[in-house]
Amino acid sequence: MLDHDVIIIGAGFAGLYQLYRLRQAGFDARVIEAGDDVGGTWYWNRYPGARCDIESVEYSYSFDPELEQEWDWSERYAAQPEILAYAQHVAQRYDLRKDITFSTRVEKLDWDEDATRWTVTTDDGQSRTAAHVIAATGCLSKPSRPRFEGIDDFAGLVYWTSNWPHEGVDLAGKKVAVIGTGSSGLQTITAIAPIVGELTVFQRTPSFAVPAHNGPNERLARVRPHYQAYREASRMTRLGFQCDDGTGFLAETDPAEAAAELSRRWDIGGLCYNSGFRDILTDANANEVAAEYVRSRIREKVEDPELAEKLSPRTYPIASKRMCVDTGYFEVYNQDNVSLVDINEEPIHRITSTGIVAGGIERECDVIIMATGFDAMTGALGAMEIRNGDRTLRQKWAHGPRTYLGLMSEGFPNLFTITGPQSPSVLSNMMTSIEYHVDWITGALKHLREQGLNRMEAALDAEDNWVNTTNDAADLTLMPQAASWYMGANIPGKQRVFMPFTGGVGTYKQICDGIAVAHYHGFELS
Ligand code: FAD
Ligand code: N01
Repeated sequence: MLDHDVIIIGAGFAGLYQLYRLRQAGFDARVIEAGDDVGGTWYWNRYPGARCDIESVEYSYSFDPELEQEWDWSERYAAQPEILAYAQHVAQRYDLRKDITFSTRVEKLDWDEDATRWTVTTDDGQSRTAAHVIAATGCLSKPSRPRFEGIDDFAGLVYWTSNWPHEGVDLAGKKVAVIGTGSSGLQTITAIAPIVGELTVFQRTPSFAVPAHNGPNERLARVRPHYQAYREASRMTRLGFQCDDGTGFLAETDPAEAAAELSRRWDIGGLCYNSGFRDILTDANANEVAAEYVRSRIREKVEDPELAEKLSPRTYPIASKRMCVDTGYFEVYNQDNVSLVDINEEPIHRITSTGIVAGGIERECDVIIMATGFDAMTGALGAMEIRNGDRTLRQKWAHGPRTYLGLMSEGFPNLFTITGPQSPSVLSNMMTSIEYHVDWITGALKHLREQGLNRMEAALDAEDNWVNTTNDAADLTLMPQAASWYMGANIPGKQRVFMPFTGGVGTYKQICDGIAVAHYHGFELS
């Protein structure tokens, strides 16, 4: 006797929607969530300035037209409190919380081949059984916490953007240090610079950032009357949101025309900056033109030319890391109370009771904010012991993840991953990718039930082919050239392999739809 048909791990947008769909299809499903409420990313990352980089018209569920019509997004790019409120609204509206066990972390999954079931063990010592497990554990949910020497001696306060206190932090007038200049760092720095006493930013690698030009959400009213058709179109795009993709090649475009197009996109704002030409991510010269345009805008914004140069990325192609979408980030460095430490020139030596020593100089601070990122894509999965007999997923993926379609991994039957490695996931509007995976997995479970089957596993040859396909697709781009978290390069000792599928959301959907129609070709069903 099983405790549940399905156990879902995680109550972010993926887990919530998966629960809704399974319940609707008549399965008994239970969600187990480490946090004490829903929202995932938007529950944990409550740092000042946290905001979406996808327009709210697109970064929202599409599964229920009524939900679409009733929820108002106030800004073009929603801020964290509004996105969290939306997740809470969804949980309330569909009465999802009653099937979620909160404040409980899954530690172990054990596959029993004879009984065709998983045993799920949690940190409260309990075990539950289910025929299927769906990991909705998030691509960016396991924080990376580098150990800085002396951190325990620090007499001030240390905060992590990835686990920001719910009650907020009063930083007014304080001396604050921020380590890390990815999206989380940039947003935090921009938000706190006007209120802190002194701000010292420790930068290892500068980020490319395009302006958000955030404001009232004027697009929502225009899109709403034909929302479903709009979503349908978004599902077939490269990035899971609509971008007015250019069809020309930058390398073949007259320089003045190219600059005009980049400038037009800069003025619109947001991640579509890179979509003006087809070769920005495949041709190093084209990429450099797009990169240099951003650097020229940084030089316009930052008054001190030396500082502008330090803030200008030069060591990796533009868009080979997820771009930042900023709201006045570079201008912050014109303030007298803000200073930048380039830790390539002045490496962090240690943290003392009163501050951070870098390049032989101690910068005093009352608060240190760590914006040091995540063990992305595989981190949350690797944190659990996922076992089938003497094989563990951790061992199998020691040299990089191996999946079929980013949905399943051979040797671990009846275990699905939402936005898993080797799917478009983090290269896309995650809402589009989450909804697609949830619908696909729900379809597969319904198919098994209709056929009187109870076991599904990726076939080894299909998996090998897909791993090769994703590697080949990545190698056609400049993306593997960056030491990014897409590559696992931010985690010491982690195998460097490009993890997401670069072929695009629409193409990926066509592949997976085709595989489902072809009786789940490449999966073994029994
Ligand atoms: P998550 O929201 O990460 O939820 C996973 C949940 O699983 C978490 O609540 C976690 O506590 C739980 N969990 C994990 N392991 C266990 C375990 N072992 N046991 C129990 N529970 C567990 N994407 C975009 O497309 N656009 C954006 O603008 C954007 N902004 C982002 C900003 C930040 C700060 C971060 C960190 C990510 C951002 N992302 C963005 C990516 C974001 O993660 C996704 O958009 C989306 O919210 C992911 O939803 P999810 O449900 O898949 O995962
Ligand atoms: O993490 P990151 P993030 N010493 O890995 C530095 C999404 N997101 O949380 O680049 C010193 O990008 C590290 O330096 P380097 C989005 O997908 C979206 O900011 O490794 N520095 C880097 O500067 C994003 O891409 C939004 O050289 C150290 C920073 O810390 C993803 O989440 C907002 C260090 C980490 O940057 C991750 O973003 C937030 C060390 N030991 C997040 N270790 C939106 O705007 C790391 N660093 C939508």
